[in-house]
Formats: sequence, C-alpha cells, structure tokens
Amino acid sequence: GHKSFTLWFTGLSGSGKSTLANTLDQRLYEHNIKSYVLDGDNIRHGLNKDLGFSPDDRQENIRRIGEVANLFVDSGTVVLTAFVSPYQSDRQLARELLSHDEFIEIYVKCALEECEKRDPKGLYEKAREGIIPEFTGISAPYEAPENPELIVSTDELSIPEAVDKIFNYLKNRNLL
Ligand code: GGZ
Repeated sequence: GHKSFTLWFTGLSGSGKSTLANTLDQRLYEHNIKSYVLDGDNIRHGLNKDLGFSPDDRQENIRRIGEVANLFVDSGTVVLTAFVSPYQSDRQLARELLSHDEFIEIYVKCALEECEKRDPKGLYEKAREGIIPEFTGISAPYEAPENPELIVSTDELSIPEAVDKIFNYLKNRNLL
C-alpha cells in the first residue's frame, strides 16, 4: 500500500486552500489512495466549535487538528488539512506531532490584494469595516512559512496546474 502522511495547507482566507485540498482529494481517490480533507466545514463546526479566532483559540484549533491528523495517518489515510494556520509556532507544533517525513507543509501563496478581490464570502469587506475583528491579513497577522516543503502560487497557477504541481512533488518524493 501507499504511505500515509499529512499535507498541511496554509495561507490566507480566499487563497484557495480548500479548493486545492478537495481537488487533490478527488485526484487521489482516482488513484485508489485513501485520503480525507479536514477543513473549517468539518472541524470548526464540530470538534472545535468552542473555539474562536484569538491567538490562543487558533493555537488550540491547530493543536487539535494536528492530533486528529496524526490519528488519521495512523489509520493509513492521507490527510489534507486546509486551515489558515497563520502562526509559525502553531504549525511547528503540528509538525512535531507527526513523524519527520509525515508532515508536508504547502504554502498556498496569494497576494492579500488578490484574496481581498476574490472575497468569496464577503469576509474581507466585513473585516475592513471592523465587523469581524482579528481577521487574518487585515487586523491579525499571517506569518508566511519560512521553509515549507512546497509553495503553490494561486495568483499565478490555475487550480489544475497547482494540483499537478503537488501531485508531481509527491511522486518525486516516492510518496505515491
Ligand atoms: C480569519 C476567519 C476569521 C478571522 C472567520 N480570521 O475563507 P474562510 O473564512 O472559509 O476561511 C477562514 C476561516 C479560518 O478558520 P481557520 O480554522 O482556518 O483559522 S485558523 O487556522 O487561524 O485557526 C474564514 C473564517 O474562518 N474566519 N473569522 N477572524 N478567518
């Protein structure tokens, strides 16, 4: 069978993390690889619905997601996580929960201006108006990864191109 590992997508709101994770998830299914996406829809509405967006709550959010990812990897599943995860220290903690080669950090890079222009849920507008406080990129920090395993620029690549880039990376590393 294939190896299992976590693909940890990090990036601004609207950068395309969930879209990439879900498209890749489908692609892995077509290759008979068992994978599962963890994102705000199935984590922040359930397990982590007691958490908000203060730095402490984000840290606890990421810690729990790291623990859950670890369990999925133990079960032999490829995990794709799609969370802003803006703090370097929180991502480092998640990395340390998994074994050395089981954590693959993918920086979904996209200029703030572009994310704000996309604004699919109107959250940036609300953040600018101060209706949403502590919004990443506007009124809360985003610490870009310094040494991610992979960078995909969604303001330069299409979704299929970005998915191809990740897929080829995994093949080259003999993970698929
Ligand atoms: C950032 C927020 C906030 C604040 C609500 N800051 O585009 P989205 O909507 O679907 O993705 C964002 C999501 C961020 O949740 P995460 O669990 O990924 O964040 S973290 O990793 O930092 O814990 C956005 C929405 O929730 N959202 N308020 N203040 N994003």
